[in-house]
Amino acid sequence: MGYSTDAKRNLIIVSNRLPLSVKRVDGAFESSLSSGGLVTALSGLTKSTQFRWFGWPGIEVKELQDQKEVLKSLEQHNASPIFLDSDLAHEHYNGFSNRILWPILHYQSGVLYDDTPWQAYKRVNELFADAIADAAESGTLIWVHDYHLMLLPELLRKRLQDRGKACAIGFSLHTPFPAGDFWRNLPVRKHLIEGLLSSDLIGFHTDEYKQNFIDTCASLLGAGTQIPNQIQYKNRLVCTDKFIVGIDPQKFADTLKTPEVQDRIKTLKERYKGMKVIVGVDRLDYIKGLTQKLKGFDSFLEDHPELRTKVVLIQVAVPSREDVKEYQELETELCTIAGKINGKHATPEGTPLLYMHRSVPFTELTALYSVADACLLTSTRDGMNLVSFEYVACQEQNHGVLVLSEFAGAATFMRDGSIPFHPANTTEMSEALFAALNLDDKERQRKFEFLWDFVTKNTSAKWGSTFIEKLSRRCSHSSAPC
Ligand code: GDG
Repeated sequence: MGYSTDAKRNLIIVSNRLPLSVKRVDGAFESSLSSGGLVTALSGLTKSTQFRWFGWPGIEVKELQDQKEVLKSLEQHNASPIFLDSDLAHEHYNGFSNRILWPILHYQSGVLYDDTPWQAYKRVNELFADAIADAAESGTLIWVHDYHLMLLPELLRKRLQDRGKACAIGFSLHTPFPAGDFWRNLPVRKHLIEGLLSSDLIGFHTDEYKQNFIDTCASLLGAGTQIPNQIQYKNRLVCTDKFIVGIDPQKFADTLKTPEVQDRIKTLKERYKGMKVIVGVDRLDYIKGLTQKLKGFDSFLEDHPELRTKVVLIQVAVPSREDVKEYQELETELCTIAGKINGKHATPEGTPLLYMHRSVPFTELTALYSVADACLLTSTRDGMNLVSFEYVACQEQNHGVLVLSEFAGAATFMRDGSIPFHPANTTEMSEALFAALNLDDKERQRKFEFLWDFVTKNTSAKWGSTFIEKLSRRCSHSSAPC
């Protein structure tokens, strides 16, 4: 991220976490790039757009001198830290964002609610608003990301007005927005959507999420929503739209060409000669349907016992939110199911399931994507799912098949190029897998060409520039129609 000083000022990106994790090693501070969907989407943007990134550095830094050092170490990446006390950060991130809000956004029943984490959520949004209102100048475009900061547009708008600064505020939600009747379950349902309605532009991954939000604003707040994509609320016009988030396919193409990855591909192909390889890459999160995936694979092996030695599922389950009880329980459950599957289906030749509970280097990831005959993604709900894009980006040679849950946002766009299924229906999943591994060459090519065209046209750079262009138009004509 190396940009000129003037250009940096024009766009501020805000997310809960900076894309860099800061750690203290032997008294000094070191930062490293973190992984995840938002980081993937926004790192593609760095090629085409210049910006300064604000967020929490992932570590408590109390002493002023230490804060200065962290600031200095992040400056070279154009990143600005917002320091939070660790208890507050914990209640905001794990307590409200991930234990209360995340399940609601992904249609999980059994709503939890507690006032302490809600107060922490509000406080963190206020601290972010203070820092950004100070840093912004009139004319700065401010692009806020994701569910951790839904109150920020309203808090920020007030502070900017107090300081006499005119800035456009955009917001992108990376999760689904559920149907209004489900959203109503959350006791603070009105506060959060009112928070968002101080934005000038709100982006969603699909038309369905966008419409759910618009309908919710009408039913809960009585906002005016007669004109498509527009919301009138408290004398303000808020625009909404769908923006297709993508990846940087060129990064995968370049990585695949490196001798290191080519060697690794050769080794993996040799190891799995005569076998079909299925790959899965997911954060260890209940929304990714990992329990369902393992049960569906178990069904598949029961339906086709002759394939036990001919098929392998390589599943990378990246540790995630390990401080949250539900995630710890899921991890234990997955280990148990994985053990049972291999106990049931292993032969002296090997085990049909390779379950890896860790993250793998980017080069290994591209090699895995490249050798796999199919990619199995089983989300029960998922804003988009960028792994589906990445698999396609690594399959130009082999035309592997994408087996994709109909509940991933990506399925809205990729249906014709993939094999869709319902993740809770193990029979349907087993049939979809069998169909994928036996697809004739012509159909495989047709499906692949459809997906390749989609992934290479809808890049993260395009997503970013489309959003920013629309936000700047709102900045110059704030009352113009969307
Ligand atoms: C959220 C929404 C939405 C994963 N394992 C490894 C690794 N990864 C990278 C993948 C991919 C990213 O993490 C995961 O992206 P997803 O989009 O699949 O999922 P979330 O993290 O849940 O992201 C999601 C996204 O935001 C963007 O809006 O699509 O719906 O939930 O890029 O490659 N990277 C490396 N090693 C791993 O082991 N290097």
